[in-house]
Amino acid sequence: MHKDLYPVKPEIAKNAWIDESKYKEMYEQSIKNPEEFWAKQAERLEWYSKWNKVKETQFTKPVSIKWYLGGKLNVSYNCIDRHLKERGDKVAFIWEPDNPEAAVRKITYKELHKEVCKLANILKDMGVKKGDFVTIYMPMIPEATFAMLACARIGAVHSVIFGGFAPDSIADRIADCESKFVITADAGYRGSKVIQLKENIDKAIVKSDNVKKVLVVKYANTKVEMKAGRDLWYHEEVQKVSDQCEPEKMDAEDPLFILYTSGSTGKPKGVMHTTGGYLVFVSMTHQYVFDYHDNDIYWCTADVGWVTGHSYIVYGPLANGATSLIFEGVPTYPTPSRFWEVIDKHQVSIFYSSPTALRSLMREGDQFVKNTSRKSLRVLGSVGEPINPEAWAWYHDVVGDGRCPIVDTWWQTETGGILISPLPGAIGQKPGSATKPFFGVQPKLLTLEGKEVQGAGDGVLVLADSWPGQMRTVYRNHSRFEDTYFSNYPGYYFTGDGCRRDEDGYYWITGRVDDVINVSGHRIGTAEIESALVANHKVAEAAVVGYPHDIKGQGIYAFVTLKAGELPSDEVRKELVQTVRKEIGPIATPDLIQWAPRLPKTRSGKIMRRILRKIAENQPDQLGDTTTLSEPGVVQELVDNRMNK
Ligand code: 6R9
Repeated sequence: MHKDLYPVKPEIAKNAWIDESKYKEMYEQSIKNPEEFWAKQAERLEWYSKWNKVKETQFTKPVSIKWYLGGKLNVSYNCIDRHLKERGDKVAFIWEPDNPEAAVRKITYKELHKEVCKLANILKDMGVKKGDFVTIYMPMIPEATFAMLACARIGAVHSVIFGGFAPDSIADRIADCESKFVITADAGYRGSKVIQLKENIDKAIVKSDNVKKVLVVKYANTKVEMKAGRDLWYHEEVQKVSDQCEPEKMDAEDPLFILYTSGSTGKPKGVMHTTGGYLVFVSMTHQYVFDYHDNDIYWCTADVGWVTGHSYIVYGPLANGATSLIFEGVPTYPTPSRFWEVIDKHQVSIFYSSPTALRSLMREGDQFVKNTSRKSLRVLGSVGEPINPEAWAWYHDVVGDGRCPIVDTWWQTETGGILISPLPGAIGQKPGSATKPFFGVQPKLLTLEGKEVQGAGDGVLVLADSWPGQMRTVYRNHSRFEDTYFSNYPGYYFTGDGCRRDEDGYYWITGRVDDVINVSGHRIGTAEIESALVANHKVAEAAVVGYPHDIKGQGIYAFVTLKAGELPSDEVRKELVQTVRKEIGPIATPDLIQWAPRLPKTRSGKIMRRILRKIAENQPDQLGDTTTLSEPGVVQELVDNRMNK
C-alpha cells in the first residue's frame, strides 16, 4: 500500500520561498484582494510604463479577459536584457543533443541576447512586422527558442507547431492564422530517427499559398530543396545583420503567441496568450511551484511544440534568469538511463517530466536508475495527465531516493501556467493528487446540472475567477471561446476535466469529461481522428474513443465501418493507420481498430459514444441504458468482437 500523505520535508520548507503559513496567508490575500496581490506580483518584471488597471475580467457573455491594462513591456527584454547586468555570463540554455556523444551547447545570457537580436533583425529583413504571425516548426535545438524570443522582441506573434505533426496539420495551422512566414530546419533527430522538417513544410505550403518566406536552419545537413525567392538559409542571413535590436514596446494585452490545441469538436483552436499577464504568471509559478533559486539547474523534458515547453522551458525560467536545459532526445535512447545520466552530467536540481515517460522507464527496471547518482536533484515535477500512484511512488522512492518532493502540476494550454499543484515547502503530497490551488485560483466542483458540490465529492472542475495567464480568446473565433469554456456553466471557466475533492480539500483530476483523449500527455480530439479515418475512401464511418493504456495513459480505439464492397483485413487496418499518420501525424496513430459493420446510434442518428467507450474499456457489463438505441443488436455484435478482451 502507498502511504496516504507525504508531509512537507522540514529541510525543504526551511529554504523554500513559501512555507505552509505563507501559502495560507498569500492565498487568502490573492482571493480577498486580487488587484493588490497581482499588482505586487507584476513588479517582478520591468515595465516601460505601468498599467492603469490590474484586472478587468468577465466570465459571462460577452466574455472579456484583460490584465494590466495600459501597461507596456517587452517579453524578450524581460527574459534576456534585464539579466545582462548581473547575469550576463550565466548560462541561459544548456542544450543536450539526441546523440550523447555529440557536443553540448551552453548559451549565456549575453550570447542569447546576440542570437535573438540577430534573428529578430533577419525577421525584419524578411518583412515581418509587429502583429504578424510567424510559424515555427523546429527540432529541439536552441534556435527554436531564439525564434520564439526573436518574435517576441519585434512584436510578432509566434505559432509553434510540434515536429510530430504531418503536412496536412501544418497546412491547417498555417492557413488558420494566415501566417506568411515560417522558421524551420532541414531536419531533426529523435532517438536516432531523422525527421524531415523542411520537406514537411514544403508539402504543407503547397496546400496553403499564403507563405512568402521560409527561413531554414541548417542543422542535420540533409538534402533539402530551397525555393528561390522564398527560402532563405539562416546561416547566410545571419552574416548580414547586426547583433543589436531594440525591443518593441508592447501593450500588456498584445498577443504573444497562439498555440493550436484539440477540442471535442472541429479543427484545433488557436489558443491565444498575451504579453503582460502571461509573463507575470509563468515567472511566478516557475519560481514558487518548483521553488526555483538562483543556482538551480532546471530541466523540463517537454517539447517546445507544446505549452509546457513555452511556459516552462522558455518564458518562465528565462523571466527568472534561470539556467534551463533543452533536451533534443527521448527518454530511452541510447538506453533507459538517459534521463538520469543527463541529470548527473549537468547536475540538474529541478526535473519536470510526464507520467507517460516515467511509466515507460519504470517498466525497464530500477537498475537503469540506480546506476546513476542523481544527488543533485532537489524537486521533481509531473505534468500532462494524472499520475498513477505506482508511477508516483517509483518517481519518489527510486528516482528521488525518497529525498525530493514531487509537484504534480495540473494545468492546460488554455491556462498558460500551473493552476493546481503542491508547493514543495508548503503542501504535503498525496500520490495521484495535484493537491491545492495556486494563488488566485478558485476551483469549484459542479454537478452536470451545474450545482456546486460542497466539501468532499466529485464533479466537473470549473474556475470561479480569472488569473493573469488565462487565454484571451480562440484566434479569430471569440464565439468558439465563449461557447467552449463559458456556456455550459455560466459565470465559470469550464476546464473539461472531471475532478474529486477529498476531506482535506485536495483535488484529484479524474480525466477529461469531453471527447478529448489524452495520449501520452498529448491532447487529441476524437473528432479529428474520425475525420482523418473517413478521409480514406474505403471508410464509410468511424467512431473513436479512449481506453486505458499501461504506458500512454489512454490509447486510441477506433470503430470503423467500411464502405459496402470493402473487405476488412490486416492490410486495410495498416492502411488506415497510415492514413491517420499522414492526415494528423504519428501522435494520433490508432492503437486498436475494430471493424464495426454497424455503429450503435440513437434514433436521431447520433453515435452513442458512451457505449463504445465501455466496450473499449472492456466493461461490457456496464453499458448502461441502451433503450434509446435504434438497433439494439449492434451492441452485442461489437462486444463479441472487441479488441480489448
Ligand atoms: C499542461 C498540459 C491539458 C489536459 C488537462 C488534463 C490533463 C494535465 C495534469 C492533467 C491530471 C495533471 N492534465 N496535467 N491531468 N493531472 N497534473 O498538459 O496542457 O496539453 O493542454 O493538456 O491534460 O486533462 O485538461 P494540455
